[in-house]
Amino acid sequence: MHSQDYINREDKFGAHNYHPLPVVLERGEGAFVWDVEGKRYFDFLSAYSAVNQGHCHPKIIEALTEQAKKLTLTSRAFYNNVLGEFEEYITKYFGYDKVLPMNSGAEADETALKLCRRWGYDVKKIPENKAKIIVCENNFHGRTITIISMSTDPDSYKGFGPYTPGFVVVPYNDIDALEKELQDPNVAGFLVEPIQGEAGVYVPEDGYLKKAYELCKKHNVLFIADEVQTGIARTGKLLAVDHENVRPDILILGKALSGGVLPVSAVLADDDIMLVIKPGEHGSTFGGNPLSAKVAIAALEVVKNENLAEKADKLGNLFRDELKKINSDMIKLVRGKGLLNAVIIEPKNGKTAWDVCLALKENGLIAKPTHEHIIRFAPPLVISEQDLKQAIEIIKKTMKEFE
Ligand code: IF1
Repeated sequence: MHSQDYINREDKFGAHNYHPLPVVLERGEGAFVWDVEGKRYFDFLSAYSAVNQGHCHPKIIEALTEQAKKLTLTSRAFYNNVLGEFEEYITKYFGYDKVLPMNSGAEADETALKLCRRWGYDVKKIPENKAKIIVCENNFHGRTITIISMSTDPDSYKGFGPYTPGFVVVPYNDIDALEKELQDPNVAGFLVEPIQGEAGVYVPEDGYLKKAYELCKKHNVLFIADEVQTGIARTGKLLAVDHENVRPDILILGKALSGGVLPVSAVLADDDIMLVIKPGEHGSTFGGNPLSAKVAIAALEVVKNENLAEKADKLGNLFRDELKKINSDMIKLVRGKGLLNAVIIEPKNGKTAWDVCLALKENGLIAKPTHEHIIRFAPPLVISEQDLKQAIEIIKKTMKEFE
């Protein structure tokens, strides 16, 4: 079978909820993937920042295979010998009292919303069913009905109503707008991405997160950081909030928490927040399963042992410096932090970011546009400096083809 055969089969039997780049991947290792014709590509999406540790990292795969031979799932109806090890490891790793393990990022966001509302009622004494949570314009927190109820992107919410109430939207990176909404005593939390990934790697101005956190403290509102995409070393620090020394009241993790091996997400908080949820009030069949627990420990060990945050910081600066030197009237703006970067493409002669991504693919690098004119460039953090420079040359060569 050739690539087109695989594409045709998916088109026939799979839902059409994606429009993938026409490449059919078969193998991944480190910063590289290979298609079914054996062609190698630099992976510059990293499965939306889930493969920070590189494809099929040997240490994570070893943890997966060892545990898979013993015990994969008990459900939380019973204890097992691995979950506590993971809970102790991750809470000490990020400096919180407790963790609530889930699977997808959306499930972790939903968990954080439930924790925040319950804290609002039980601790802040907000009248029942009156709790509000402030979110930002152009947010992306997942695809569930409640999460899209917070969305300002019609592609996310249109045609899926009625929507969950209780959300207030403010412009991102706008402290005054946030402070105005925080006056409402029924506000329980502020949910924010430290860098808006889906919006096109929108980096807020320095000090925004710190000021937002301080305002939340002043108004007894929980500061909730969605680090599903920006966390786990992606932006050059362990967490993107670390750039401003902000410690979220509720921290949401996902994606690279497992190194892209299987779905693992988690919510971290201290006892005064986490313990508002009592036995039987929240859960998940696979949440915290022994297989995920071992994989997540290994994935976090790799981040520390291979200094991936420092690498992302250094290589990210190199990447942006080199991209800004490219003399192309299609490159309008280069922005990002660490190895979470994006290029805003100015369409030219009818050619768009999609055409650039198709040309990049032909030249051996795969990336995908978001919101039509923005190409996100996010390689695995294990990429070597030499390989990054080679990838930059591919981008330079490709942009020349559009001159
Ligand atoms: C898709 C986007 C990225 C996330 C943040 C929670 C979640 C995500 C900050 C939910 C997930 C994924 C979802 C995937 C594509 C990708 C994405 F383009 F959709 F928006 F990365 F930017 N918080 N993002 O970025 O985590 O439930 O998916 O595990 O839905 O197309 P999930």
